[in-house]
Order: sequence, then structure tokens, then C-alpha cells
Amino acid sequence: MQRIFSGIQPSGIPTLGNYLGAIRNWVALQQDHECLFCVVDLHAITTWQDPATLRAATRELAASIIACGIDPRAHVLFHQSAVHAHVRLSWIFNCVARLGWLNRMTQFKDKAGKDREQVSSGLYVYPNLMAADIHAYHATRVPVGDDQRQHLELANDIGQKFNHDFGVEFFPVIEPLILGPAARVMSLRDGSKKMSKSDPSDQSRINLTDDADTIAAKIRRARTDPEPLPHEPQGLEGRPEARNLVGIMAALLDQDAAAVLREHGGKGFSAFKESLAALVVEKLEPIAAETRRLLADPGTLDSILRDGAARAAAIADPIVAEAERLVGFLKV
Ligand code: AQP
Repeated sequence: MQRIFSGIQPSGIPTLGNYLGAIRNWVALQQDHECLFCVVDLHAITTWQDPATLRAATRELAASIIACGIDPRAHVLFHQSAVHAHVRLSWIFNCVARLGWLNRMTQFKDKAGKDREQVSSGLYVYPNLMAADIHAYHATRVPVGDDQRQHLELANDIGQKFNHDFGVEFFPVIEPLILGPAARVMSLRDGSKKMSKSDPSDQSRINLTDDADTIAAKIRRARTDPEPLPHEPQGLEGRPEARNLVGIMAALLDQDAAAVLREHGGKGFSAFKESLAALVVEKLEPIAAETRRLLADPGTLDSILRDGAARAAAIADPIVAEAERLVGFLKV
């Protein structure tokens, strides 16, 4: 069975984008893969996180992931900082990866923007930590969105350079697992920006914990254009906000945009938004309720995370210890 590593940052409450683009796919992968699901708090602090909020967000994200259908007994759910193998291997990878490789990472350029001199050095070496997350488990598959493809190629370059430098065949080649039509959910306020849990505007996203009224209000206020919906997907060209709302409905119904437009083409946005809000509420309400139930019992949640960390460490520790031996660290 192939081993899969998947991570998500506790940098806010998970959004409908995280659900449709990532967590929902993870649920399906559980059937025929050995899965590690990681709340990547080490990655989250590459940008500023308030400490108390980070602690709460780590629990909330773990609860949401379980509420979405991840089984933490059959698979491994844990938070990254609890398994030290990640940091140990990432330091080695900081010394394997070349500056030139990191300089090419478009996500760093996007996230740093004009503030390049002021962002943390952690943000710059983020892809090395991501490579360590995967290689620490000898995982061979990583479900990723298109935006993460470049980081995965870098993880392979690092693994292969390590193998070459130390004359071993130690780290396997990782394959990206691109699942279904790339569901990329965009901001409700700006159809050219992706929906993000760390977006300063709460109105830009639907949080997995939003209640029915909040969801309906956010969808009602979502930016659109004055034209009615087209009858064919080609009519969505140049209309990013319309495309986004149609895409959300299509993803939630496991349909394509053409099927949605066959039913809703010609309608104005107010009618369409009402149908969409009802659908989003129907799909997210059980997740929010289960998340609340899990969060009401933090003791049980913490014990799930503790157990997950112990099982993750049992896999990663021997692999990273062997990498350290290959590098030449003295073991006494
Ligand atoms: N808008 C989105 N549409 C589809 N997929 C998305 N993902 C994130 N946003 C969307 C997918 O969610 C997974 C986990 O992402 P992450 O938390 O590790 O970091 P991210 O991609 O940077 O997600 P956010 O929500 O935008 O976080 P912040 O605001 O902290 O940067 C990934 O598989 C990602 O593709």
C-alpha cells in the first residue's frame, strides 16, 4: 500500500476552499492508502501567529479534519511540532537544497510580495521543511493542488541530491497525486484571488464552522456581475466571480459546470445565490456540528493527537536516524 503524507496549516479556521481542494480528497484516499494527516504548525509560524490563537487553531483544525470524515484510528492524525523528526530532517535539507532552487519558488515570491526583506527566513526555507515532512516517512504520494507542484519537484530534487551526495538510494521518488478536476475556490470578494483562511476579510471566505445564517449572508454579499448566468461554461469567460460560484456548486454536487448551468443558466444571481447557500449549508452544517462536539471534549481530542504523534514518530524516527547516520553524525 502506498504511503501518503498530507498537511494543512493551522493559520486560521479551515475554509470551503481547504475542504473542496484538499480535505475532501483526503477522505477518499483513506480507502486504499496508508495516510498521515498532519496539522503543520511549524509551517504556520513562517508568518506571525498569536500563540494562544495558534494553540486553539491547531485543535480546531484537527477537530474539523475528523469532522470531515478522516478516521484517526485507521490512519495517523497529528500535529507537526509534536514529532521532532520533521525539524531534524529539515535542517539536513537546508544544507542539501541550493539557494538557486529556493530562489525559483513562485509561492515565496507571491507570499513575500514587495516585503521580501521583512519576511521570515522560515518562509524562504518552507519548501525544505515540506520536503522533510514527506521524506521523513518515505511517503511516495502527496495529494497536492497545482500551486504545490513546484514544491513537490523541489522535494524530489532534494531527495535525489541527498542520495547522490551520500551514494545511497535512500529517499524514494515522490509522485504528486492530482485528484479530480482541480477544485480551486476563489475569494468571495475578488474572483482573481484564492479563498484563504488567513485573508484579513472574513467576508472573503466560508469557514467550515460558519453557521447557516452567516453562510447565507456571505453568499448573498458575494461579489458578482450584473448579467444573468450563461447557459454554457464558455459564457463564464472573463467572469471570475460567476465562474467561482458555479464552480463551488459543481464541486459540492460532484458535477461539472455545464450540468450546473443546464439547470441554472438564465437565472439572475439572487436566485442562484439562494440555491447555492442552501446547498453549502446542507453540506457544511453536519461538519460544523461534529467539530463543535469534538471541541467540547478537548481531553479526547488531545489524546487522539498524542496517539497520532507517537505513531508518526514510530515511523519517522528510524528513517531520520538513518539519514543522520548517513550524513555522518556521531551516535554515542
Ligand atoms: N482556495 C482554495 N481552493 C482549493 N484548495 C485550496 N487549498 C487552500 N486554499 C484552497 C488547499 O488546502 C490545502 C492546505 O493548505 P494550507 O493550509 O497548507 O495552505 P494554503 O494552500 O496556503 O491554504 P490557505 O487556506 O490559503 O492558508 P493560508 O491563508 O495560511 O495561506 C492545500 O492542499 C491547498 O492546495
